[in-house]
Amino acid sequence: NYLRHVESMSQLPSGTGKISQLNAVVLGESLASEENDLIFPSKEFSGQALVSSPQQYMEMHKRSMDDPAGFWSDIASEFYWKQKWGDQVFSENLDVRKGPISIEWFKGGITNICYNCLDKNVEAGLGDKTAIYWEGNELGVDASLTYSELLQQVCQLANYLKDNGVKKGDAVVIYLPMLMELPIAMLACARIGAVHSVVFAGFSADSLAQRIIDCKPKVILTCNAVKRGPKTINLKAIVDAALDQSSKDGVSVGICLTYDNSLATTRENTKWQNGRDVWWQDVISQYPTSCEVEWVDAEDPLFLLYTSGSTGKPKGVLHTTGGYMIYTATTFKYAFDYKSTDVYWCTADCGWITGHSYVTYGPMLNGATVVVFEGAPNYPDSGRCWDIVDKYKVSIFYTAPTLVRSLMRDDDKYVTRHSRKSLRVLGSVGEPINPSAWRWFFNVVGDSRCPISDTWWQTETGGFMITPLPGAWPQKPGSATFPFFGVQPVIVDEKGIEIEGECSGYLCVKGSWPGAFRTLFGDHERYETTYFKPFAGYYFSGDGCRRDKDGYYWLTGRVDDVINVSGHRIGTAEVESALVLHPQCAEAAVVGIEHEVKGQGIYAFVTLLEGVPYSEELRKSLVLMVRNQIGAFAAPDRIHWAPGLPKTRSGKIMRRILRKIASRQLEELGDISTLADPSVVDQLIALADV
Ligand code: 6R9
Repeated sequence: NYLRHVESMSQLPSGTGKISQLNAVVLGESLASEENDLIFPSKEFSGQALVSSPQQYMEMHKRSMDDPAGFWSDIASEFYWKQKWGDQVFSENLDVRKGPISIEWFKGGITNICYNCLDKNVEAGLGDKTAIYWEGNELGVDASLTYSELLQQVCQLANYLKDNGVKKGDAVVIYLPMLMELPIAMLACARIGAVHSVVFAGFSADSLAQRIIDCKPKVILTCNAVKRGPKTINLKAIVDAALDQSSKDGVSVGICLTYDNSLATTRENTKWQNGRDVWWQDVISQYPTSCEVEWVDAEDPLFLLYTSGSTGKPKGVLHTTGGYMIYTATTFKYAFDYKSTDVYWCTADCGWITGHSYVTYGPMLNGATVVVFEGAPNYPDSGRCWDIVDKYKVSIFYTAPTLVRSLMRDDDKYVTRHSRKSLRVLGSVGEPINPSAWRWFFNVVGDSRCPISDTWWQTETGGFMITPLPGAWPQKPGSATFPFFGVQPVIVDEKGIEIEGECSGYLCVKGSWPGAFRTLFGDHERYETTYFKPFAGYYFSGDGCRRDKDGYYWLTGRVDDVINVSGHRIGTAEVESALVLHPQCAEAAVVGIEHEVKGQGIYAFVTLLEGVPYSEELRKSLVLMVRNQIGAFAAPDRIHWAPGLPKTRSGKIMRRILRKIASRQLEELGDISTLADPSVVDQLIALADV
């Protein structure tokens, strides 16, 4: 029925955006309007799109479900394999009741993802095509590399690493800002079969140390300092502190290869440990610009990326080579309707999964031209993004709702004074995009011309899971629309029973897909417990989800103790552990609250040691504790002094009540009679503005 409806609607001479604007005015932002608000891709867009109609999507999705082996092996055959995979394209056990969880794709296939990103493209004649346009923090500071030049730089670093004893399977930690050296470092590791673990350069020394101790790298790659907006951040000092800490824990890293970022500091101002620290520029240029590829099995590990879960210890998400390669390449191509003439810019940092799959691997596997931006998107002012879009003629722009919301607060003139006519497709990731931000992005940034791919996925999934294909379906602002090829989302109730049709519940996935993570590093049991035991037979995402009458998926946010601040995942337990390290803090309970720009903010209830008075100074030092332990992006927005916390008689903190107090929804506290001491609730309310 819906399909017929879509067909009849698309016969209207409406073009993109017209219907949406009408509905937006008439219906506002109520739930009903969201579901009925359809935005059609223009005929012109659909006409040139890789997938140009709902029918074509449905046929392709059906084939991917009926014959996943055939579907994915056809695609995989377009890439270079030294040796083809075995008889089985994939094998999986996703049911804990039937034995250990295991997922394998293209097992026995021998390949290399760096080869497929670089050598293959150079051999296909793309050697002189720009691989990276690099835009520095300051206006007018930029650089670029062609595919041939990128390959040469990757080879030099790969040769250095090999020469210094890094072998297949060894871990390498990368703690770099968005310099070109960051994707170069990732690709160099992949070339020699080393397992990279990029740590976002906003993490504190403690967090970095924790990750180093877990994966025991031979080498760490960093730079001395970086400028972000008006601030200079001394990264090397953070690395020094982390290396001190990890060597106390028995993990010593032999080499700290440091890129000299002369735009931010000088060598003289950089602390140095002879024997361990090496200047990148002093050694790399001596190495040959070609380097033999280490051929690896499709199931050999490619990278580790730590992410937050509902307990304090970050999880080392492990991705392997072959399936991840095919999946990131394919999702990139279809979700952004990629064409070889596109210039693509993803604002994510390579320290997060989005930067892995959709700054480095996915685009480069397609031979795309990628913009890498070092700076802050509102520096020197809110027009910087559109300045960059015009400068490089960006045609695909992929960002996070938090950035959209922060730019939308400023005058539209920051956008409209730039042409933006190169833009073709927009993208969103990291958290649900609220319909009003969606519309502003669509109408103002995209001039009601560019479809938005609102891509739902996770560190664990490797690539897009639910996403619009921009030329296929009409979009609904705020919905990630339909599953990607090969993906079978299911919504289950509390008991793990699958619910059909229009419904809400927990979002799970049935069956595996090539980009799925294979384990948590060193802790397969936690992998099974966290993701496969909650709802036996399925992968559990941790997200809540609604499916509307037309089958569109609407993500509603995390249902576990993970909060999503500006699209960054933070475990409440991590923030709590940081707070209780404060010598005057006895107990802490952290919840997420709605935040106008960041999506969610961090709200911390803190119980102090007996007799310690609460003060502004103490508040500041508690916030500082979290900044130092985790990083500035995890600093609590609010500290709420809590002489007592609402606990059940068995001692469990009732977060439901804390969430209501934090969001000041005091009429909705619900039943508090099961608390050991219900009077703490009134006490907390009384202290809300202290
Ligand atoms: C890619 C990435 C994953 C969590 C995920 C969900 C939220 C991401 C979203 C979205 C609604 C989208 N999320 N994309 N929610 N719509 N388009 O962000 O990975 O850092 O692991 O976070 O982010 O809650 O579970 P990661």
